[in-house]
Amino acid sequence: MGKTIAQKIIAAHLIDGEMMPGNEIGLKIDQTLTQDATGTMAYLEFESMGIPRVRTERSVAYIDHNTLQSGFENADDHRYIQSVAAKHGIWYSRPGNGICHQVHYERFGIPGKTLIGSDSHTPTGGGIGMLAIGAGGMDVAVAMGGGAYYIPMPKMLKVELSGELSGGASAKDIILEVLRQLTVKGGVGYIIEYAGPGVKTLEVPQRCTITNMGAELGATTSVFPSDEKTRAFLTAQGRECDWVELSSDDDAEYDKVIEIDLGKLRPLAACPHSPDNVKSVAELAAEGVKVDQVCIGSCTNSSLSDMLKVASMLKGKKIADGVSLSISPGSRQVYSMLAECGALTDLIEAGARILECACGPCIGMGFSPNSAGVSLRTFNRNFLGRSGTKDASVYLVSPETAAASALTGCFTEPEAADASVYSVPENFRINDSGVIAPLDEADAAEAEVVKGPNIKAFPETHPLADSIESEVILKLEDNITTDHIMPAGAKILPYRSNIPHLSKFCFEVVDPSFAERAKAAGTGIIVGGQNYGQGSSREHAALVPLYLGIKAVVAKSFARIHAANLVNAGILPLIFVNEGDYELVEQGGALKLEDVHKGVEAGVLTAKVIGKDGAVKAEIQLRTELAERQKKMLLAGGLLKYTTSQK
Ligand code: MIC
Ligand code: SF4
Repeated sequence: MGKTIAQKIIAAHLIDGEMMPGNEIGLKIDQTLTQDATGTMAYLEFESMGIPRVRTERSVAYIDHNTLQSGFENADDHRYIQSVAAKHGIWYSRPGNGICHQVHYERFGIPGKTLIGSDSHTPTGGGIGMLAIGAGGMDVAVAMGGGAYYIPMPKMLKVELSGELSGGASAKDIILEVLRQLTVKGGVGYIIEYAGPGVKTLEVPQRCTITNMGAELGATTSVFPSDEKTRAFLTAQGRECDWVELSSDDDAEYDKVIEIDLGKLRPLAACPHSPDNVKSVAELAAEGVKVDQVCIGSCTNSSLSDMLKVASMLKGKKIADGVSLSISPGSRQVYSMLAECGALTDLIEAGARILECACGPCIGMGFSPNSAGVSLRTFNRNFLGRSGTKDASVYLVSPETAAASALTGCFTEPEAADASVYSVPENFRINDSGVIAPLDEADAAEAEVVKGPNIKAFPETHPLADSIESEVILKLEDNITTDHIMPAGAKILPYRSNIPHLSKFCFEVVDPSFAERAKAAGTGIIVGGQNYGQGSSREHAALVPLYLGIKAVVAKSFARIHAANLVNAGILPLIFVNEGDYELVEQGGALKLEDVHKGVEAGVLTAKVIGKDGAVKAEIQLRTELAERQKKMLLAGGLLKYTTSQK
C-alpha cells in the first residue's frame, strides 16, 4: 500500500513502536524550537537531565511572547534563555527577531525533517513539508537530549483542494472553512494532509497560515507536499540546498477525506469565542457589526505577502476614526522588507500603530480591546478573555477582511488586494544577525547560566498513589481551553518561570476562588467535559494544578498535548466510560479511587462518587488511554523522574 507524506516522514524517523493508528510510536526528532513563555521551564527541565549539549540537528530558542519587560522578570528570563542556549548548543533568536514559527520556516525549517516545539502552533512548519508537532516543554527537553518523542500513531485525513482562490478570499478563509466543517474537535487523532490541484496555487506563506491553524482543529499536525512552490520559497531564502521533493503516493489511503473548491470560497470570520464558530463576512457586514479594533499579525498571518496585501489596500487611505489598528510584522526580515519597499510608510500614514515583531496582542500582551469592544484579528484563537478584555467580542479574519474593515469601521467584505501595488520580490533580504550561535564545546564548558530571582524550580512530582480520595474542586463544561486553566496576558505571563506565583491565577476566568480552595484542600480532582485542555501546549496548565495538589482530572475526552502534559507531570487523566456519569459528579463532592495501580495497568478503574453530604451516591467506571510507557511514567512520578530512572 502506498504512503501519505506524513507516513513517509514517520517511517523514516520511527525508533519505537508500530505505525498502527492509536499505537504509541517514538520518533527521532531532528529539530526543536522553544519560545520564552514555555522555554524557561523546558530549559530548567533540560538542565536537570545533566546532558551537556543538545543532540538534535538544530535547536532554536526564540524570544517572542514576553517582550513587554514591564518589570525585571521578562528581561531575566531572556538572559537565562540566552545563557542556557549558548552553553548547551542551542541557537538563540533575540527579542525583536520575530515570532518563532514565522522565523523558523523562513530560516531553519527543512522539508521531510521532524520538528517539535513547546508551542501548539509548531505545525506551521508543515507548510514547507516538515512533520512539525506541538509538545509540552518536558517532551521538548527530552528530545533535545536525544530521546524519542512519543505520540499515538495518528490516522490520516486528506483535504482535497480544487480550483483557485478568487475575489477577496484568502488562505485564512480556507482554514476557517475546514474549521467550520470539522470543528475544534474534528482533527483530534489525525494528521491533516493537503492535496489536489488547488495545492499548487498556494504559496508557502499561505500554506503556513493553513497548517498553523490546524492546531485549532485539535490535529496532531498538518502537512503540505514539498513541491516547486516550496523550492521557490527556499531559493528566495537562499536555502535551495535544503529543498527535497515530498509527495504522497498515488495509492496512499486516508481514513477521511473532505473537499474544498477554492473558487467557491468567500471571506469568513470565526465569531466569539471559538475558532470554529464560523460565519461569512457578508453576513456580518449585512448585520452592520461595528468594529472598534483591528489587529494584524501573529504566527497565522504576519508574512511579507500578508503585510504587502494590507499595505496595498491601505495605501493613500485613512482608517476609520473609531478604529484602532495594530500591525505586528512576523519577523525582522518581513519588517525590514516592508521598510525597504515603502509599504511601511503606507501603513503608518493610513493610521496603523506598528508594534514589535512578536506575539503581542495575540497572547494578551497589550492592545486589549475597550469594554465590550469588537476586535477583528488575523490571529488563530479568540477564546474568552484571551485578549485581556473579558467582555470583548473577538473575531478571527483574514488580513484582507481586517484591512477592509479597518477602513470602513464595520465588518466589510474585501475585494482582492491590487497585486500591481506591491508584490513579493524574488529574493528575500537575508540577515541572520538576530540569531546568536551557541558557544563551541570548550567555551561552553566554562560558561555560566544566569538565573534571576523570579526563576523558581518546577514543582515536585509524586509517584502515583494507590488510593486517591479527593474533593472535586471544580466541575467544568465542554471545550475548556488552556487559556481557562492557566491564563496568559500581560499581568500573568511574566511569571511563567515562577509556578508558586502563577498558581494564584489558575482558572481565574472561570472561578477566581479555585486556587485558594485547591490549596486549602491540599489534594483535589478536576472534572471536565469533552476536549478538556484544548489550545496551547503550555505545560503550566498541568504544572500549576500539580503544585495546587490536583491528583487526577476526569473528563469526557482530552486534547492530545494537554493529556500528555498531565501524564508528564504525574497527574492521572481519566475518562468517563459512560459519559452520562458526568452528571452524577458534583463540585464540592468527592471521588474515591481504590487499587489505582491495578486499574491503571488494566485501563479501567472503579470510582465511588461521594456527594456533598458525604454519602456514596454511585459507583462509576473510569478508563485510561495510556501507553505502557506512560503507565510506567505515572508510577515513577512523571516524565523527568522516569527518564532519570532509565539512565
Ligand atoms: C498560545 O498561542 O496560546 C501560546 C501562547 O503560543 C501557547 C504557548 C504558551 O502558552 O506559552 C501555545 O500555543 O502553545
Ligand atoms: Fe504567539 Fe499567538 Fe502564535 Fe501563540 S498563537 S505563538 S501567542 S502569535
